[in-house]
Amino acid sequence: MGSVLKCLVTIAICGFCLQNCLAQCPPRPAPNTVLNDAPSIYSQNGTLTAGLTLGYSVDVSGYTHYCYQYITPTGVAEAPTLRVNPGDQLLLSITDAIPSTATESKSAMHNMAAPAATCGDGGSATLQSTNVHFHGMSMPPTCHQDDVLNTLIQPGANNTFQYNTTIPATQPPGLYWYHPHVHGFTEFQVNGGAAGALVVEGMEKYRPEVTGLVERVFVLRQEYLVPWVPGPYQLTINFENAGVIEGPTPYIQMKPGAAIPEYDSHPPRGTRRIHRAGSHRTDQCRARGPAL
Ligand SMILES: [Cu+2]
Repeated sequence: MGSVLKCLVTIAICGFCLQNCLAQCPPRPAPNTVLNDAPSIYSQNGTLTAGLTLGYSVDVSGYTHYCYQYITPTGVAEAPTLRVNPGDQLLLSITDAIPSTATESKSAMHNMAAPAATCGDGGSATLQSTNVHFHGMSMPPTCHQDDVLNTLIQPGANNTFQYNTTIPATQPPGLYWYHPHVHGFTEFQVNGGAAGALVVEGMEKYRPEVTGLVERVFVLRQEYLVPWVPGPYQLTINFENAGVIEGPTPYIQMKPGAAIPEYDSHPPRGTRRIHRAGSHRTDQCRARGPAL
């Protein structure tokens, strides 16, 4: 094989791998194991800088996953918790690595006659397009901030989009979340698991009794077999499957005998932030661990 041909084959293989390897979501935790928190990214000197890649994969059980991949020194983590203070700058770069062939036929089915986006890559909204909504935050709905109507990030390793916004100085401390919010397609990626916690620090200024408590963050997600088709879905806690739910229902109910995820809590006293990142009620979700 000539050197030029070898080089072209290598480039082709690397390109294929880059597109597809990046798009693979991390495996889910084994059932009935102790829950781990997502890694936290803290603001440094008033700025939080992070880069996330939205990936896609279908697991061995046929469940579609969309995942915010975050590269750490020890590997790829999913949906890190972003921790900011009021007044911080948030620099979040997003790359869309969803394979363009992953859900093409479904995209056409759901494509709505929405006006072309004017921020980001533009083009039409499809199941492969993405953007980010900072849920509950009082940021301006403008380009590069909390704009979900006119911002579209299209698939492509080179299409990194930069969010650059300021956490309002008056933002109350507490638990918020970030997730894709492409107009007309929001539920699809969220139902595939793409959601993460966003914590505004400073609760101890309002509730001094929480000072010094070790904190756990639990995010409840519904993960549909096929995110754009109502049907069976998993209820997950920090991505660990807590039961399969049959059929569309306004209430999530654990199946009898379903494994209950455990959490450990080393300190005798701690605080837990529990967030529901989905569109259904999860009031019957259970986890097993020490009482407060
Ligand atoms: Cu939202």
